[in-house]
Amino acid sequence: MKIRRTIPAAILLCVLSSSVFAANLINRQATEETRNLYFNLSKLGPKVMFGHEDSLAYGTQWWGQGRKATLNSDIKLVSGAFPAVLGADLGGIGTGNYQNLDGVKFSDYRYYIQQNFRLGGVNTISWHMYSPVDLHNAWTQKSYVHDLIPGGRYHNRLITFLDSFIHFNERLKVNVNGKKIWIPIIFRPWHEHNGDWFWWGKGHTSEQDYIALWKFTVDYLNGKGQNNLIYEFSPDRSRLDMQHFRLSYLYGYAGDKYVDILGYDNYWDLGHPANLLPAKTQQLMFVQGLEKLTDLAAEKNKVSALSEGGQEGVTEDHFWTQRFSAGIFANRKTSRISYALVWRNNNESGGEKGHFFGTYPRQKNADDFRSFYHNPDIVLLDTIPDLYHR
Ligand code: BMA
Repeated sequence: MKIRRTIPAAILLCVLSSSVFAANLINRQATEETRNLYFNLSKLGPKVMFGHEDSLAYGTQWWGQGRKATLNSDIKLVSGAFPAVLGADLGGIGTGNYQNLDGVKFSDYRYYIQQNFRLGGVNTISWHMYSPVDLHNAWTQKSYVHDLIPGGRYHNRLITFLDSFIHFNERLKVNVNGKKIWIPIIFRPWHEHNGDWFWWGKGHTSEQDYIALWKFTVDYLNGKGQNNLIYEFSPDRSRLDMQHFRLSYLYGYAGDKYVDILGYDNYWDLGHPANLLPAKTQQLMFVQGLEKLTDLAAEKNKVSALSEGGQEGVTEDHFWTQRFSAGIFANRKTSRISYALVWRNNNESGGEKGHFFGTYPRQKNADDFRSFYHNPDIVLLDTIPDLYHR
């Protein structure tokens, strides 16, 4: 006799609704908080988190003292709130330096990341990696990748660098109510690879080698039990062909089993000086790019983000409301990105002024930033939902 198995309707409904968004990280061993973060990022829209690189480390007019001083941020000085996403960059780790390429001590970074997590914020790490072959900084067209991937003559040096990352990452643990938690990190290695300015970039590195580099990085870190990582892929907008977005975006993409977040770095459509298109056309492209990105992410059941961007010097009047958030909140598709992070506010004491992408007190667009902050759909740390529980 044939037995017909029937699935109770309630269970079926439950299974179906939870599969609307797969929300599975590529690392099946990921910690509970990491899985929860990823799941919650996928449900954030139409709200979008605001992020700022190095926000707690320094600002245009001040330099942080790690645990020796109260937390500060240019964003907080203007709006009263810390950004929801804190960016950090490990350029310089592995070379024996105790600080990164912009002068932030790695031990201070650890503290800022921990404090941000305790306050409910999200952390992301990029890595302007010095070349493990000759310690040249990231900006060179020399071709090192082939020698660093498995089978390459300097492969062991890449492993040494990845081990230095592991050393840092393993220490990103905090005690919360007696429970040791490994702080989830959105890890964004090998970024802007479709540009030709970094040694892992297009032209001097073949697509095949780049993919081998990406895959090795993920497999190695997963193999070493780095279960707090969410992997983000982030090509640069200036080298994307908007007519063939999908094809050009996926250049160097190692596959759905190797990427969790589809990001993209966009300075280009936000008034980059080399972009000679009228502001209106740029805005159209900004909106279109976000739509195409979030469509692709939806198709792949993945989270998306504006991983990096902004306008250097924020010179344009009403940049925050009329360009940045006008694009991000243009429609239901654009606002599906989980976060938008602007790059760092360089500290002026070194003499270089005008290299900033956030706001700071008395900057000419500070009032406009406050209006942007009051948009109920933009999330800073004061309105962030609990992203680490389900
Ligand atoms: C670049 C610039 C550099 C900086 C680097 C890494 O875009 O901001 O000044 O060293 O990022 O943060």
